[in-house]
Amino acid sequence: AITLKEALEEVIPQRRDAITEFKAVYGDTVVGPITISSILGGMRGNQSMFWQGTSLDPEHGIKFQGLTIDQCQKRLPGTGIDGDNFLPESMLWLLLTGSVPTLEQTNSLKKELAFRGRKLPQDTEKVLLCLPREMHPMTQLAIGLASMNKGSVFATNYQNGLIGKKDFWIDTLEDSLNLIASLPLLTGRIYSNITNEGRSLGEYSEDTDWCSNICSLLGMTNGSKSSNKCSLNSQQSLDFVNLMRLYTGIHVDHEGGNVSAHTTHLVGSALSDPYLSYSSGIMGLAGPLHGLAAQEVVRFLLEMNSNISSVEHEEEIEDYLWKVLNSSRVIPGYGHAVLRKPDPRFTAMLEFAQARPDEFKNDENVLLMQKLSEVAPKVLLKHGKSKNPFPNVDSASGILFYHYGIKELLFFTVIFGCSRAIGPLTQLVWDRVLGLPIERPKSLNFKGLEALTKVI
Ligand code: AMX
Repeated sequence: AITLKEALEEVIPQRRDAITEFKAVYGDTVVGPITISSILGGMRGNQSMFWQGTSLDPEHGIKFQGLTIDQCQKRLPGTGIDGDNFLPESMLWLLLTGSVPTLEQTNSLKKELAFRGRKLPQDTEKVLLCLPREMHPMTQLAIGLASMNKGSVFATNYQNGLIGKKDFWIDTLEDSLNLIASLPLLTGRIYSNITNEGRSLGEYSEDTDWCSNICSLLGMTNGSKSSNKCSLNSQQSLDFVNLMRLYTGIHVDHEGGNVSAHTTHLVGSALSDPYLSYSSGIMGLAGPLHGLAAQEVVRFLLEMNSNISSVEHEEEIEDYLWKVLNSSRVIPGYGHAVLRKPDPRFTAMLEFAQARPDEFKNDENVLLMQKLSEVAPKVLLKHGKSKNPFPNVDSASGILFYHYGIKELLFFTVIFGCSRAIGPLTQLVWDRVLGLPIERPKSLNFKGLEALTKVI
């Protein structure tokens, strides 16, 4: 198969049958207890969602169709140029089909996305141009995505009764690919809204990969026009594109239960189209305990740096952290609901910096980020509350983007949002393949909970 749709058509019948048969045989198997604590505690540990693309191990972190980040870096195709990171297009293929694509398949998907993403719908352009510059970029992203639902193939064909349930996945795939493909122009438009009075910062090209287009439209590549904010030399420019590929390649998905993924899945279960579903996911990603931590970490590092005399003075860093904790604030970029080790996505970003010592050796903020990853876990352990004292996904990424010249802190979560589209939308296609029903868990009031304990 050369196209993603063809590859899916090859695997769908067998997987559909396997899951239908599995459900018929094992449908009544009891999976585990649900405790009162989990009902009142964010449903922690409840094994109650089906999610195919990724799974999260508390000790080893995320696996993409069973592959670790390291294995993905070795096996997923990139541009073919030595030293370049794998392309997020390869990851999209892997998550959707379950197989590592060939270079030819990656290239075909790269071309397909570049073609699909060449233009934003006119109405979306109009809507985005009207938004106030000061509106949070995540709000702009959610509005932009929701506005694209006007062009949803799924919504139109569903409304007109043109597709049967078995084929819902085809239009869901169509919309999802269009949505992902539109993200370079959409996020570029938002970035130019907040930095350049709406004037474009770079060119879109149908002959390049998704990340190169994102970087170009942020005004961060050599070919970018009118970029008065970016002064990267050509090596830095190449490095920035690779940072973007690395970042967007490994932040695509983190199982189904996190807020952005779960929201997309939940809203999609009402057969809302992919634009509305992922726009809702973006609203969730915009929460400070979830994706917004990306901006909080950078703010935190900058503030700390202006309050300590040197990154070398560990005691000053410790004191600063205690002040934060004692004022009932959290240390952003640390802790996780599931992980119990340093997040391997953090480690991958850290390794990116460590592989370029000359580039980062004079950047006090990046040095502090590295130092903090040694000091903060000790302090959080002493503090004794957090179940995971280690750096999480957001600990390193923002400050690396900041280093290269993306200084607008509020924008970092938008870059997260580009990447995160890939995982939840992949699952949405499989939700349609498998005909999963609308989600409707049972809720209980206090009396209901008491009744379960037979107190009454
Ligand atoms: N700093 C200070 N206290 C922390 C902490 C941190 N980084 N992480 C957890 N704690 C505290 C919690 O606030 C909680 O305190 P409480 O009992 O007084 O409410 C206690 O430790 C137990 O929490 P937990 O079970 O370890 O974590 P959780 O599953 O409830 O929450 C998370 C997980 C990520 C929300 C939390 O660790 C946190 O707030 N971290 C800082 C914000 C952050 O980095 N978020 C990004 C997460 C990754 C992402 O989704 N993008």
